[in-house]
Amino acid sequence: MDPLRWHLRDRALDLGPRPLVMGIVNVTPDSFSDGGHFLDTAAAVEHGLKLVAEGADILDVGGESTRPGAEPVPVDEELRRVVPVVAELARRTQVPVSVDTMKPHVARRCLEAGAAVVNDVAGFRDPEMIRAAADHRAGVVVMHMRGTPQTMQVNPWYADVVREVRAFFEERLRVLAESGIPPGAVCLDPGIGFGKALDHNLDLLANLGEFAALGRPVCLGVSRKGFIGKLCGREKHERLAGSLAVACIAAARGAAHVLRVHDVAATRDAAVLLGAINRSRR
Ligand code: HH2
Repeated sequence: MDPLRWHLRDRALDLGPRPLVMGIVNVTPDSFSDGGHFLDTAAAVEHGLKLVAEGADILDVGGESTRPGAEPVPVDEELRRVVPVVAELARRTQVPVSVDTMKPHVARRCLEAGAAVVNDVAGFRDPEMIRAAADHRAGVVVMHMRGTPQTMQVNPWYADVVREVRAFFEERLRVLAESGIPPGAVCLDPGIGFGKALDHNLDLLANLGEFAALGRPVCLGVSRKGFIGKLCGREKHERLAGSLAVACIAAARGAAHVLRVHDVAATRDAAVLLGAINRSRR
């Protein structure tokens, strides 16, 4: 099979035997696991550069926490947090910079500052968000979320979560293609923890192949998330082993291609080993 290729503006990433590592740079006071650590521009940039040195293939810069119940951030404040960080990282690193935002204006300003990817946890349901990414030929991460961060964990319910998420991706791929974002620019993300109960997360993780079968790379964000804490009885800072295990299981099945993580060095080691083993497959 041809390797998957993800087009981001003027470059393309090949998703081969080794999963790519997307390092998280949270420029927020309140992110669920590292809020307040990198709130000022210099600290966030230093952190991004450290993640690149540790082996990140992409950086994902966010200025608004999406943890359940998080307060929305006004657009000016989000711009103030992320634009200088994106600009500086795009200038000082070779790796593509992604912006994690639900706001079209923030996406546009970050693309103008050099971002190559827009990661929208709201799944590009806002036509303005589609236009911003299309105008810059940006890569996009289309994530599935039920509701909003304020409402998503209030009794999440699905008849069949895997079927619903897959149908959502099919519909998004069609709408995006009609609106100027070709499938080659799209990466899909089932949105672990976004409007999902524990069983929904496990069902999605066990059946990620359903999404990979759509022919686009799958991004997976499980790093330090609540379901790991619940199943293993671990606090946020104790979830690295669980996070790595879940990411490796998904990637080893060929069902996750981009791993969105806080702990880049450890994930990069796991990804390199997985790539080496995959290359030795007969
Ligand atoms: N998870 C978070 C934020 N953005 N984007 C994608 N594509 N997939 C994810 O799973 C995902 C995401 C939540 O993690 P984090 O950024 O650490 O926390 P917070 O939203 O509290 O800043």
